[in-house]
Amino acid sequence: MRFTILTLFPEMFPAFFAASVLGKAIAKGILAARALDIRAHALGPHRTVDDRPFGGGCGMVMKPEPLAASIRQAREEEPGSLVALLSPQGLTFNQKAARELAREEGLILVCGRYEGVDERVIETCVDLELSVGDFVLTGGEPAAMVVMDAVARLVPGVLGKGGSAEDESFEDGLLEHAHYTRPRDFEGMEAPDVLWDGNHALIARWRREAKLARTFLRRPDLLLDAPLDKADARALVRWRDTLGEILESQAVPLPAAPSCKGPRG
Ligand code: 4GO
Repeated sequence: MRFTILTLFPEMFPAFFAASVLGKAIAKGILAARALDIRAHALGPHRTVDDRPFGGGCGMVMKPEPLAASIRQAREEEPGSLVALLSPQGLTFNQKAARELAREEGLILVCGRYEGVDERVIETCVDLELSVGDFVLTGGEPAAMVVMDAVARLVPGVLGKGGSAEDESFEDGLLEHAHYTRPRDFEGMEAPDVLWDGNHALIARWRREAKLARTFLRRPDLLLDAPLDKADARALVRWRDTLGEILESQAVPLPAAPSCKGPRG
């Protein structure tokens, strides 16, 4: 998978490309990554890349010509790649989107600055707009890093033995269980005994139920679509029955339960 970042600040990227998992995958040739300077396509003595917005208003807009020229050159160099602009107005980037993008030959990630980019470039040069969340950044660069990181780790071979992409939050529709490492006793807090006893069937059950419980408490909306098996259903019924007993034993009137629909309840 080939990543090309188009940006006015290419110097933000070398440390990101070099570090850790991405750096190793690039060294192995599984990934290729480069950051290209949009300003290289700016003309005139001042190499201007921004201008005042038509219609007035504060801030500046990225000029169409240098941006269009840089996208066109990147596309010519890698005809199979998908061009995505990072924008708060884009489609929500999530694990499902990451999985789909990981199947592409290459991604050209376009980073805007200032108030945004001229709409005509979006219409003619960009395949899709992506948003990493409902907030505004000063530039698309951190969002491009988020997309690249989440997509890259799903490319086969990028995660070594050390991490499987399957066992983690969202890959099975559930949040991750808690993690522990040595020492067994950290400042008086002990890691759960079951993780120490070496009974792998019990450990697997504990982890699965820890994921279910954490998802129920933090993101009950995810459980509506998660693929649950019979053992999961039995655990949920057990908890429901326990809750039923607790509620019955309480003489106080209880408020109505909130719905689990909607993000974060
Ligand atoms: C992307 C880009 C937020 C996102 C951005 C996001 N802010 N939520 N800012 O993915 C045009 C000028 C957009 C700055 C850019």
